[in-house]
Amino acid sequence: MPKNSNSFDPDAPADADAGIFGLTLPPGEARVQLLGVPFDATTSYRQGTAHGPRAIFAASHQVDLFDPQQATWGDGDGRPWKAGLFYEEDQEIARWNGEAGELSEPIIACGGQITGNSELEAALERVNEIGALVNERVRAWTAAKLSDGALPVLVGGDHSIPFGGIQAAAQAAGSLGILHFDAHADLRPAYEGFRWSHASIMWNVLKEIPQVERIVSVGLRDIGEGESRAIERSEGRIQATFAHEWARARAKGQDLEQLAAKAIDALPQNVWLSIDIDGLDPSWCPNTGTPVPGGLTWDELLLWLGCLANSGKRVVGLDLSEVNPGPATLADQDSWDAIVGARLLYKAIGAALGSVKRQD
Ligand SMILES: [Mn+2]
Repeated sequence: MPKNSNSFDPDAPADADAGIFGLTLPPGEARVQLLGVPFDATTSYRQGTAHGPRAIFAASHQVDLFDPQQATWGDGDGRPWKAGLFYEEDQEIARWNGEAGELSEPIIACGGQITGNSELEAALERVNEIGALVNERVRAWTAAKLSDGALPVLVGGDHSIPFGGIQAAAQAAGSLGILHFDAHADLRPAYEGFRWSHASIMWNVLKEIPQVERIVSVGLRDIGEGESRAIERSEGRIQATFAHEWARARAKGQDLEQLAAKAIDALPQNVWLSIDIDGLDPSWCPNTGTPVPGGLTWDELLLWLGCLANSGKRVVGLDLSEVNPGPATLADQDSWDAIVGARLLYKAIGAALGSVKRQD
Protein backbone atom coordinates (compact mmCIF):
# COMPACT_ATOMS: atom_id res chain seq x y z
CA MET A 1 0.00 0.00 0.00
CA PRO A 2 1.42 3.41 -0.94
CA LYS A 3 2.25 5.51 2.11
CA ASN A 4 1.32 8.94 0.87
CA SER A 5 -2.00 10.52 0.04
CA ASN A 6 -1.20 11.26 -3.62
CA SER A 7 -1.14 7.59 -4.63
CA PHE A 8 -3.55 6.38 -1.94
CA ASP A 9 -6.41 4.20 -3.18
CA PRO A 10 -9.51 5.08 -1.13
CA ASP A 11 -11.33 1.93 -2.30
CA ALA A 12 -8.63 -0.53 -1.21
CA PRO A 13 -8.85 -2.29 2.16
CA ALA A 14 -6.92 -0.58 4.94
CA ASP A 15 -3.51 -1.85 6.00
CA ALA A 16 -3.56 -3.28 9.51
CA ASP A 17 -1.02 -0.67 10.60
CA ALA A 18 -2.66 2.23 8.74
CA GLY A 19 -3.75 5.43 10.47
CA ILE A 20 -7.32 6.52 11.07
CA PHE A 21 -9.75 5.67 8.23
CA GLY A 22 -6.92 3.68 6.62
CA LEU A 23 -4.84 6.74 5.75
CA THR A 24 -1.13 6.85 6.31
CA LEU A 25 0.49 10.22 5.93
CA PRO A 26 2.88 12.46 7.84
CA PRO A 27 1.04 14.52 10.47
CA GLY A 28 2.09 17.78 8.82
CA GLU A 29 0.16 16.90 5.64
CA ALA A 30 -3.18 16.44 7.39
CA ARG A 31 -5.63 19.34 7.45
CA VAL A 32 -7.81 17.36 9.86
CA GLN A 33 -6.09 16.69 13.19
CA LEU A 34 -7.76 14.24 15.57
CA LEU A 35 -6.96 13.77 19.25
CA GLY A 36 -8.17 10.72 21.13
CA VAL A 37 -9.02 11.78 24.70
CA PRO A 38 -9.49 8.56 26.70
CA PHE A 39 -11.02 10.14 29.81
CA ASP A 40 -14.18 9.02 31.63
CA ALA A 41 -13.34 9.49 35.30
CA THR A 42 -16.56 11.35 36.16
CA THR A 43 -18.90 9.01 34.29
CA SER A 44 -21.75 8.51 36.71
CA TYR A 45 -23.51 5.44 35.35
CA ARG A 46 -21.47 3.20 33.04
CA GLN A 47 -17.72 3.48 32.66
CA GLY A 48 -16.07 2.57 29.39
CA THR A 49 -16.09 5.62 27.12
CA ALA A 50 -12.33 5.92 27.75
CA HIS A 51 -12.08 2.93 25.38
CA GLY A 52 -14.06 4.89 22.77
CA PRO A 53 -11.11 6.47 20.93
CA ARG A 54 -9.32 3.15 20.44
CA ALA A 55 -12.47 1.34 19.32
CA ILE A 56 -13.45 4.15 16.93
CA PHE A 57 -9.94 4.13 15.47
CA ALA A 58 -10.19 0.36 14.88
CA ALA A 59 -13.69 0.63 13.34
CA SER A 60 -12.59 3.52 11.11
CA HIS A 61 -10.63 1.10 8.92
CA GLN A 62 -13.92 -0.32 7.62
CA VAL A 63 -15.43 3.01 6.59
CA ASP A 64 -15.78 3.57 2.85
CA LEU A 65 -14.08 6.85 2.09
CA PHE A 66 -16.17 8.08 -0.82
CA ASP A 67 -19.51 9.36 0.43
CA PRO A 68 -22.11 10.60 -2.10
CA GLN A 69 -24.20 12.16 0.69
CA GLN A 70 -21.31 14.40 1.65
CA ALA A 71 -21.03 15.62 -1.94
CA THR A 72 -24.32 17.46 -1.26
CA TRP A 73 -23.00 19.13 1.91
CA GLY A 74 -21.76 22.67 1.50
CA ASP A 75 -18.85 22.66 -0.89
CA GLY A 76 -17.93 19.08 -0.04
CA ASP A 77 -17.11 16.67 -2.87
CA GLY A 78 -17.76 13.47 -0.92
CA ARG A 79 -14.03 12.91 -0.36
CA PRO A 80 -13.11 14.35 3.03
CA TRP A 81 -10.14 11.97 3.17
CA LYS A 82 -8.41 14.15 0.59
CA ALA A 83 -7.92 16.86 3.21
CA GLY A 84 -5.67 14.38 5.05
CA LEU A 85 -6.54 13.01 8.48
CA PHE A 86 -4.09 12.35 11.28
CA TYR A 87 -4.95 10.78 14.64
CA GLU A 88 -3.06 10.55 17.90
CA GLU A 89 -4.20 9.39 21.33
CA ASP A 90 -3.16 11.39 24.36
CA GLN A 91 -1.24 9.00 26.62
CA GLU A 92 -0.76 11.53 29.41
CA ILE A 93 -4.53 11.91 29.65
CA ALA A 94 -4.86 8.10 29.64
CA ARG A 95 -2.61 8.03 32.73
CA TRP A 96 -4.59 10.78 34.45
CA ASN A 97 -7.75 8.85 33.70
CA GLY A 98 -6.36 5.82 35.50
CA GLU A 99 -5.56 7.89 38.59
CA ALA A 100 -8.82 9.89 38.57
CA GLY A 101 -10.93 6.80 37.89
CA GLU A 102 -9.67 5.06 41.02
CA LEU A 103 -10.19 8.16 43.13
CA SER A 104 -13.68 8.88 41.83
CA GLU A 105 -15.07 5.36 42.21
CA PRO A 106 -15.93 5.59 45.95
CA ILE A 107 -17.25 9.14 45.45
CA ILE A 108 -19.65 8.00 42.72
CA ALA A 109 -20.62 4.97 44.83
CA CYS A 110 -22.03 7.28 47.51
CA GLY A 111 -23.56 9.72 45.03
CA GLY A 112 -21.13 12.48 45.97
CA GLN A 113 -22.27 12.58 49.62
CA ILE A 114 -18.77 12.89 51.09
CA THR A 115 -18.99 15.83 53.53
CA GLY A 116 -16.97 15.07 56.65
CA ASN A 117 -15.00 12.25 55.01
CA SER A 118 -11.60 13.86 54.68
CA GLU A 119 -10.15 11.06 52.58
CA LEU A 120 -12.89 11.33 49.96
CA GLU A 121 -12.79 15.14 50.11
CA ALA A 122 -9.10 15.01 49.24
CA ALA A 123 -9.84 12.50 46.47
CA LEU A 124 -12.49 14.81 45.02
CA GLU A 125 -10.09 17.73 45.09
CA ARG A 126 -7.51 15.72 43.15
CA VAL A 127 -10.12 14.55 40.57
CA ASN A 128 -11.14 18.18 40.02
CA GLU A 129 -7.47 19.12 39.70
CA ILE A 130 -6.98 16.40 37.07
CA GLY A 131 -10.08 17.65 35.21
CA ALA A 132 -8.48 21.10 35.03
CA LEU A 133 -5.24 19.54 33.75
CA VAL A 134 -7.14 17.70 31.00
CA ASN A 135 -8.87 20.93 30.02
CA GLU A 136 -5.60 22.82 29.78
CA ARG A 137 -3.91 20.06 27.78
CA VAL A 138 -6.81 19.85 25.31
CA ARG A 139 -6.93 23.67 25.08
CA ALA A 140 -3.23 23.89 24.25
CA TRP A 141 -3.45 21.09 21.65
CA THR A 142 -6.50 22.68 19.99
CA ALA A 143 -4.97 26.16 19.98
CA ALA A 144 -1.85 24.79 18.27
CA LYS A 145 -3.88 22.98 15.59
CA LEU A 146 -6.03 26.06 14.95
CA SER A 147 -2.99 28.25 14.52
CA ASP A 148 -1.67 25.71 11.97
CA GLY A 149 -4.91 26.21 10.01
CA ALA A 150 -6.10 22.65 10.75
CA LEU A 151 -9.53 21.40 11.77
CA PRO A 152 -9.25 20.11 15.36
CA VAL A 153 -11.35 17.03 16.15
CA LEU A 154 -11.64 15.60 19.68
CA VAL A 155 -12.64 11.98 20.16
CA GLY A 156 -13.84 11.08 23.67
CA GLY A 157 -14.06 9.90 26.26
CA ASP A 158 -16.98 11.29 28.19
CA HIS A 159 -18.56 14.64 27.40
CA SER A 160 -16.30 16.54 29.80
CA ILE A 161 -13.45 16.34 27.28
CA PRO A 162 -14.17 19.16 24.78
CA PHE A 163 -14.10 22.06 27.30
CA GLY A 164 -10.52 23.07 26.50
CA GLY A 165 -11.13 22.68 22.76
CA ILE A 166 -14.17 24.94 22.86
CA GLN A 167 -12.18 27.43 24.92
CA ALA A 168 -9.34 27.51 22.38
CA ALA A 169 -11.76 27.88 19.45
CA ALA A 170 -13.68 30.66 21.22
CA GLN A 171 -10.48 32.54 22.01
CA ALA A 172 -9.30 32.22 18.39
CA ALA A 173 -12.65 33.15 16.83
CA GLY A 174 -13.68 35.92 19.26
CA SER A 175 -17.30 34.84 18.93
CA LEU A 176 -18.48 31.25 18.84
CA GLY A 177 -21.67 29.22 18.75
CA ILE A 178 -22.09 25.56 19.64
CA LEU A 179 -24.32 23.09 17.88
CA HIS A 180 -24.84 20.47 20.56
CA PHE A 181 -26.47 17.04 20.13
CA ASP A 182 -27.29 15.29 23.37
CA ALA A 183 -30.05 13.57 25.36
CA HIS A 184 -28.96 15.78 28.26
CA ALA A 185 -28.60 19.54 28.62
CA ASP A 186 -25.30 19.16 30.56
CA LEU A 187 -26.17 22.29 32.54
CA ARG A 188 -25.51 21.05 36.07
CA PRO A 189 -23.23 23.39 38.07
CA ALA A 190 -21.32 20.24 39.15
CA TYR A 191 -22.36 16.63 39.45
CA GLU A 192 -21.60 14.41 42.44
CA GLY A 193 -19.13 17.15 43.38
CA PHE A 194 -17.17 16.88 40.14
CA ARG A 195 -16.42 20.39 38.93
CA TRP A 196 -15.61 19.21 35.38
CA SER A 197 -18.29 16.51 35.11
CA HIS A 198 -19.62 15.27 31.78
CA ALA A 199 -23.01 16.46 33.08
CA SER A 200 -21.68 20.02 33.48
CA ILE A 201 -19.90 20.71 30.20
CA MET A 202 -22.34 23.30 28.81
CA TRP A 203 -22.75 24.96 32.22
CA ASN A 204 -18.98 25.35 32.44
CA VAL A 205 -18.81 26.64 28.86
CA LEU A 206 -21.45 29.31 29.53
CA LYS A 207 -19.85 30.34 32.79
CA GLU A 208 -16.19 30.30 31.81
CA ILE A 209 -16.14 31.11 28.08
CA PRO A 210 -17.78 34.49 27.44
CA GLN A 211 -17.05 34.31 23.69
CA VAL A 212 -19.64 31.53 23.39
CA GLU A 213 -22.66 33.57 22.37
CA ARG A 214 -25.14 30.80 21.87
CA ILE A 215 -25.61 27.06 22.32
CA VAL A 216 -28.19 25.29 20.16
CA SER A 217 -28.96 21.99 21.91
CA VAL A 218 -30.77 19.24 20.02
CA GLY A 219 -32.32 15.97 21.18
CA LEU A 220 -32.75 16.85 24.89
CA ARG A 221 -35.04 14.51 26.76
CA ASP A 222 -33.61 13.89 30.23
CA ILE A 223 -33.37 17.18 32.05
CA GLY A 224 -33.26 18.46 35.62
CA GLU A 225 -35.55 21.21 36.80
CA GLY A 226 -32.57 23.42 37.54
CA GLU A 227 -31.30 22.84 34.00
CA SER A 228 -34.69 23.73 32.57
CA ARG A 229 -34.63 26.97 34.57
CA ALA A 230 -31.09 27.67 33.33
CA ILE A 231 -32.38 27.49 29.75
CA GLU A 232 -35.27 29.85 30.55
CA ARG A 233 -33.00 32.31 32.33
CA SER A 234 -30.33 32.27 29.62
CA GLU A 235 -32.33 34.82 27.59
CA GLY A 236 -31.76 32.96 24.36
CA ARG A 237 -28.11 32.08 24.96
CA ILE A 238 -29.29 28.46 25.11
CA GLN A 239 -31.81 27.43 22.48
CA ALA A 240 -33.15 23.91 22.84
CA THR A 241 -34.90 21.60 20.43
CA PHE A 242 -36.31 18.97 22.78
CA ALA A 243 -36.63 15.40 21.52
CA HIS A 244 -40.41 15.46 22.08
CA GLU A 245 -40.76 18.58 19.93
CA TRP A 246 -38.70 16.98 17.19
CA ALA A 247 -40.69 13.70 17.42
CA ARG A 248 -43.96 15.61 17.15
CA ALA A 249 -42.79 17.48 14.05
CA ARG A 250 -41.71 14.13 12.59
CA ALA A 251 -45.07 12.51 13.40
CA LYS A 252 -46.98 15.41 11.84
CA GLY A 253 -44.92 15.20 8.68
CA GLN A 254 -43.47 18.68 9.06
CA ASP A 255 -40.44 19.79 7.07
CA LEU A 256 -37.63 18.64 9.38
CA GLU A 257 -34.91 20.12 7.22
CA GLN A 258 -36.50 23.54 7.50
CA LEU A 259 -36.77 23.14 11.28
CA ALA A 260 -33.09 22.24 11.56
CA ALA A 261 -32.00 25.04 9.22
CA LYS A 262 -33.95 27.59 11.29
CA ALA A 263 -32.34 26.41 14.55
CA ILE A 264 -28.85 26.54 13.00
CA ASP A 265 -29.54 29.98 11.60
CA ALA A 266 -29.59 31.35 15.17
CA LEU A 267 -25.90 30.46 15.62
CA PRO A 268 -23.11 33.00 15.11
CA GLN A 269 -20.80 32.62 12.12
CA ASN A 270 -18.20 30.40 13.78
CA VAL A 271 -19.51 27.12 15.14
CA TRP A 272 -18.13 24.31 17.28
CA LEU A 273 -19.94 21.02 16.71
CA SER A 274 -20.32 18.96 19.90
CA ILE A 275 -21.86 15.53 19.47
CA ASP A 276 -22.71 13.41 22.49
CA ILE A 277 -23.64 10.11 20.84
CA ASP A 278 -26.60 9.71 23.21
CA GLY A 279 -28.41 12.43 21.27
CA LEU A 280 -29.14 9.51 18.94
CA ASP A 281 -31.74 6.87 19.77
CA PRO A 282 -29.91 4.31 21.98
CA SER A 283 -30.31 1.63 19.30
CA TRP A 284 -27.35 3.42 17.65
CA CYS A 285 -25.30 3.52 20.85
CA PRO A 286 -26.55 0.76 23.18
CA ASN A 287 -23.52 0.90 25.49
CA THR A 288 -23.26 4.67 25.91
CA GLY A 289 -22.77 5.96 29.46
CA THR A 290 -26.27 7.29 30.15
CA PRO A 291 -28.71 6.02 27.49
CA VAL A 292 -32.21 7.53 27.25
CA PRO A 293 -35.09 6.23 25.09
CA GLY A 294 -36.14 8.35 22.12
CA GLY A 295 -33.90 10.83 20.33
CA LEU A 296 -32.73 11.35 16.78
CA THR A 297 -32.46 8.60 14.21
CA TRP A 298 -29.20 8.18 12.31
CA ASP A 299 -30.66 9.80 9.19
CA GLU A 300 -32.07 12.72 11.16
CA LEU A 301 -28.72 13.50 12.74
CA LEU A 302 -27.17 13.47 9.26
CA LEU A 303 -29.92 15.79 8.07
CA TRP A 304 -28.80 18.25 10.78
CA LEU A 305 -25.16 17.88 9.72
CA GLY A 306 -26.11 18.55 6.09
CA CYS A 307 -28.04 21.65 7.13
CA LEU A 308 -25.03 22.83 9.11
CA ALA A 309 -22.70 22.35 6.12
CA ASN A 310 -25.16 24.23 3.89
CA SER A 311 -25.87 27.02 6.39
CA GLY A 312 -23.04 29.36 5.43
CA LYS A 313 -21.60 28.98 8.97
CA ARG A 314 -18.01 27.96 9.48
CA VAL A 315 -17.36 24.86 11.60
CA VAL A 316 -14.06 25.59 13.33
CA GLY A 317 -13.77 22.38 15.34
CA LEU A 318 -15.74 19.44 16.66
CA ASP A 319 -15.95 16.68 19.21
CA LEU A 320 -17.60 13.28 19.42
CA SER A 321 -18.04 11.84 22.90
CA GLU A 322 -19.72 9.15 25.00
CA VAL A 323 -19.13 6.34 22.51
CA ASN A 324 -18.68 3.25 24.66
CA PRO A 325 -17.66 0.10 22.79
CA GLY A 326 -19.16 -2.01 25.56
CA PRO A 327 -17.78 -5.49 26.22
CA ALA A 328 -15.64 -5.16 23.07
CA THR A 329 -12.98 -2.95 24.62
CA LEU A 330 -10.09 -4.45 22.70
CA ALA A 331 -9.20 -3.03 19.33
CA ASP A 332 -9.55 -6.37 17.58
CA GLN A 333 -13.14 -6.98 18.69
CA ASP A 334 -15.89 -5.29 16.78
CA SER A 335 -18.45 -3.11 18.46
CA TRP A 336 -21.68 -1.72 17.02
CA ASP A 337 -21.25 1.46 19.07
CA ALA A 338 -17.78 1.99 17.60
CA ILE A 339 -18.95 1.24 14.05
CA VAL A 340 -21.63 3.93 14.38
CA GLY A 341 -19.13 6.24 16.08
CA ALA A 342 -16.50 5.90 13.34
CA ARG A 343 -19.04 6.57 10.60
CA LEU A 344 -20.53 9.52 12.44
CA LEU A 345 -17.04 10.90 12.95
CA TYR A 346 -16.35 10.75 9.20
CA LYS A 347 -19.69 12.43 8.45
CA ALA A 348 -19.09 15.17 11.01
CA ILE A 349 -15.64 15.87 9.57
CA GLY A 350 -17.17 16.02 6.08
CA ALA A 351 -19.81 18.50 7.24
CA ALA A 352 -17.13 20.67 8.84
CA LEU A 353 -14.89 20.58 5.76
CA GLY A 354 -17.84 21.34 3.47
CA SER A 355 -18.72 24.36 5.56
CA VAL A 356 -15.17 25.66 5.73
CA LYS A 357 -14.54 25.37 1.99
CA ARG A 358 -17.68 27.33 1.37
CA GLN A 359 -16.17 30.21 3.33
CA ASP A 360 -12.70 30.20 1.77
MN1 LIG B 1 -23.51 15.21 27.14
